[in-house]
Amino acid sequence: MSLGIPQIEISEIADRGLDLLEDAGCLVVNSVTNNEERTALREQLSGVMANTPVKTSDDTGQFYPGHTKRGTSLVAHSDIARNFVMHPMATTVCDHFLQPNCGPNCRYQLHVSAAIEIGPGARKQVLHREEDAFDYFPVPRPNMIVATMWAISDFTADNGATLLVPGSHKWSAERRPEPCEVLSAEMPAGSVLFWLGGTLHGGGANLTEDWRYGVILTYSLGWLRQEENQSLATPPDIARQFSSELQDMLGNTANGALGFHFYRGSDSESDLSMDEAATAQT
Ligand SMILES: O=C(O)CCC(=O)C(=O)O
Ligand SMILES: [Fe+2]
Repeated sequence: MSLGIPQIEISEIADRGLDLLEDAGCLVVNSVTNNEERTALREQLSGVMANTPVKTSDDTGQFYPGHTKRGTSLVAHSDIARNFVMHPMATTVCDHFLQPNCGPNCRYQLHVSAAIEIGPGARKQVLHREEDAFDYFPVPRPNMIVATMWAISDFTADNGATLLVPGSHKWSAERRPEPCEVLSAEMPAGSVLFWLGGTLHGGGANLTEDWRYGVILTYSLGWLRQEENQSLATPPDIARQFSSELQDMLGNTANGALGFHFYRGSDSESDLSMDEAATAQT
């Protein structure tokens, strides 16, 4: 019998949420964002989404199905997205699942930011694990990625809610899910779905006339390469305006021994502010 997708309220994240996510490999947290925030987010990303073409080509081998849109670089474009990235609920989960595998001198980082719209007629996405990019490690892998999907519209079984295989983060590579083990993460707008990087999942098919709108934000161990190149997605002139915590999360500060730019014998200050100071001196 399938484990099901556990659902909790945000106040339960530390008490029950972490254990439920560990067991099922996925978890829905209800009532995280309000209507105002979601409206503002759509508005702030409207330019990005208008410039993102609907994918027209499609074959079953392609990772991104046709009739979908995937707008990226959200951190550069939206303060609401920036708040989502740094949300204490997300960092609580990442502190638990990722920080232990970062090592004492390293931290986790933003891995991907994208607004994903699934349109009428889209097929389902191939089931995958977010950690498949790191296939040097055999499955089941150590925790390397935590993924979140922020429901901006309602997510229903018919409109393309994310499909998940609870428990599959503990499976061997050979085990394939039975159809009854693949569940739709149905959730109202405002909820946030978490899944671990080893959990099989994919976008669902959209059988309705409406677009499903979700924001995917994923986090990875700081010693891995980011899937979305955050230094290019959010160029220094923009990133410099952000809090030092967000600059760290994007990877603009040396992470342990990795990723330095101007080395001044201290890792306590953002490389970008040092960059500015160094430029001012020349
Ligand atoms: O759109 C979704 O529900 C899932 C998307 C996804 O898993 C991905 O792009 O890696
Ligand atoms: Fe995915």
